[in-house]
Amino acid sequence: MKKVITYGTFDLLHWGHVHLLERAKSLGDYLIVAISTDEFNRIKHKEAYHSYEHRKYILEAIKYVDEVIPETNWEQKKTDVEKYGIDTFVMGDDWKGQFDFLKDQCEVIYLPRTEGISTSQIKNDLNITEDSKN
Ligand code: C2G
Repeated sequence: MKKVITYGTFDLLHWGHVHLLERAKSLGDYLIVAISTDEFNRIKHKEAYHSYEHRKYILEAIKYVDEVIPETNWEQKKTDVEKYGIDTFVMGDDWKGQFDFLKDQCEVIYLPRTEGISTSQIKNDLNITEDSKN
């Protein structure tokens, strides 16, 4: 069984997120999504509208997602890849090159971001102020 993992906040889940998850799942048989906890989001200088529990609940309803785990720090990726027996690590290409250190453990793939949608655009369009892109 080919296992894939990806990381993110996935706040105000939108079609760009789903397109990423769909493509990530198509690279294997089992997709794990590590979603940032509210505490880790603060470290990322992000403030999610939905709580960790609600973002997890929503992601678990997505047919491409097989398992959701917490992302609590920047350092957990290497241990996650070993712990979960990951074959492929996937991120949107806004992160291109940032996780190449994982290449000695697994395949690292950066997928093109979906243009025309983002959580910050949704917040701006709805006049929800925020101090960080996401
Ligand atoms: N994404 C995308 N297209 C968009 C918006 C997001 O492909 N229009 C992708 C991002 O590239 C990322 C994933 O969807 O791979 C989740 O996006 P965010 O929730 O914004 O993730 P981020 O805050 O960048 O967290 O350790 C990694 C970090 O946790 C990544």
